[in-house]
Amino acid sequence: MNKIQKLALFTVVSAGAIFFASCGQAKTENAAREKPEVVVESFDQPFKVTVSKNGFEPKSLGVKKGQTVKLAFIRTDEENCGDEIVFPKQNIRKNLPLNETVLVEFTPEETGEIGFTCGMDMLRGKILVQ
Ligand SMILES: [Cu+2]
Repeated sequence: MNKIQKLALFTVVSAGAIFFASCGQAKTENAAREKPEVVVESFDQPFKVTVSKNGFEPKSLGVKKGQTVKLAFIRTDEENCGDEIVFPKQNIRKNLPLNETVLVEFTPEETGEIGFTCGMDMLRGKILVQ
């Protein structure tokens, strides 16, 4: 292959990659393959998520479809705007008083991504249902 042929091939491959990446189907599959920070095997005990000036910790959790997810949110400092926890898809919005454990529970019935945010949609985390 000469230089021009290589360049042409590269252009075609790149255009294809961009096309697939922008396609909704590919996005869903990426979400299913994405590696969460923590995989939670069991929710016998609620899983603790802290909210601080660093945001949510952990920021991404892996769970299984059909598994009842129990999260214990605790806001540990006032140097953030995380005074609410919101799961838009689940229609959940709860106040997060300082240093109080707030339980959020739901059962995801589909694979994919479930986002959660602070009341102003600034701090972000996600549940990857696999
Ligand atoms: Cu906020």
